[in-house]
Amino acid sequence: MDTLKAIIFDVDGTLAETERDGHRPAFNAAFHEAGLDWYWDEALYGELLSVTGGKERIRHYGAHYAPAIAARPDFDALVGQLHKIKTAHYLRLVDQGQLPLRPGVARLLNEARQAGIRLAIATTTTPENVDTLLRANLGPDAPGWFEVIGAGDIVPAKKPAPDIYQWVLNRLALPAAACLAIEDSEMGLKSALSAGLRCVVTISEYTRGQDFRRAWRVLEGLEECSLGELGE
Ligand code: XBP
Ligand code: MG
Repeated sequence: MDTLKAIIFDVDGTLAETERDGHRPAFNAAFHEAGLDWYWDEALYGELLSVTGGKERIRHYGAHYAPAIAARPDFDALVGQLHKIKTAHYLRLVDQGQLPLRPGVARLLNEARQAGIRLAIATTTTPENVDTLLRANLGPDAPGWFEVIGAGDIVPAKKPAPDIYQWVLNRLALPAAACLAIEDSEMGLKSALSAGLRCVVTISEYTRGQDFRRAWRVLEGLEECSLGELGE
């Protein structure tokens, strides 16, 4: 690997444990508000996470658990409306400080900034979710620490496709060999590897037991390693 020039962070599950107590209740609040009797409990949500992207997840759920609704001609519009309501609920949770960063994340970001290592984000989640999570936990300037933020629908294919990491690498104008990806899931690992990146995995609430054999390092959390160890 070349000298480490940039670290590309995943968001959900990596920067913060956002899925079980953030996105999941926000989806359920949106379903309730729309008068649907849909409810994603923790176990079902863990299965649905095999589909990346909130809109794609709702569409997948409709097709498999509510085919009559999914067959409606206005289903696509309904998916868009549900996701919009869900995102508003999610942003409120984040804004209220209910989704703190995982241990070691803030320290690593500060170490990287002090060492002049460039920062970027490659995530499937909605861009506004990233901005709000960074501001709520690191202050109003935090989004500006990241030279490139690749998020959500900016690319045609979401993780495990490599598109989002390739999009970020292009904008960094760096070769994959000079960068490191940090992920929490097998889907994210596959996406980073397909883009030619070395990838550290920090196991999260929903990803324990997934196949991380091709990861460069597998950690319980970023508090377990220093920037120096990541740059080796
Ligand atoms: C995780 C995802 C996202 C979130 C929900 O993204 O797959 O879809 O679960 O966010 P990552 P949206 O691990 O790549 O950060 O509803 O905004 O998609
Ligand atoms: Mg993730």
